[in-house]
Amino acid sequence: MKIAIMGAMSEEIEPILKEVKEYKVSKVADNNYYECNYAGHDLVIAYSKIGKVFSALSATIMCERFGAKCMLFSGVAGAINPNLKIGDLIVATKLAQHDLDITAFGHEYGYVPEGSVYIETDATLRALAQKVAKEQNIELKEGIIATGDQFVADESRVEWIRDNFDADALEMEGASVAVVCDALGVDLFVLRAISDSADMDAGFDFDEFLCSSAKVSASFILKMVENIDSYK
Ligand code: 4EZ
Repeated sequence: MKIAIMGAMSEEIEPILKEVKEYKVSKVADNNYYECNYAGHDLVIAYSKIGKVFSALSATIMCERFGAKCMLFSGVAGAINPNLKIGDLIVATKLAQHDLDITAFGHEYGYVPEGSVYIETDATLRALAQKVAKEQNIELKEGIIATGDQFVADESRVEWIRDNFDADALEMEGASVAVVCDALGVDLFVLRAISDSADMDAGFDFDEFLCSSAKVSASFILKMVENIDSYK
């Protein structure tokens, strides 16, 4: 079974490419895809570029062109829940698009007809993650992730997203990848390590902690791949 590992930024994927060592590069739709075998599994790895559109494009290509049946997203996020500190890991139970708004027609934020506000991730992959975390003595929190095409650096926006989506963390790709995987029947796991608190210091914190937090997430994703035999 082919497994896709994706991130949004090169900093989120480089630690994984460094670890897998040898890979074949192909260019599709103006982006690079890296194929390799790691711990007995065929992988396709890529970073999409930031935001919902690029991430949906890359996720689609990894599933349709490369035949991935399972998608592991690795990256960083801004914290909403004050229990989440820089470097903490959060697994998305479900994701929503906080910037999707046709409320003028009486719909809820995040909803469009024939869609749904939340998309759930794969429960089997989440259970596997908790098992791996326990064995490695790593704390893996779970929660709702809100996605939108904005770098949030504003406490009032954070409160609005928390109040409307009950979200614990926010980023710019998870929910769009979830829409793609849900439509294509691909199992999804979304892991993020906190890089900032989406407040007025977010820009500075992000620059300081992007690489260290991205590595925390990437190294857990590789541990999951090493243990994925027990999955399905
Ligand atoms: C988007 N990613 C950040 C990309 C920032 C700067 C060149 C995660 C993220 C995030 N997204 C970390 N902190 C965030 C925040 N406060 N708001 C939105 O997935 C690109």
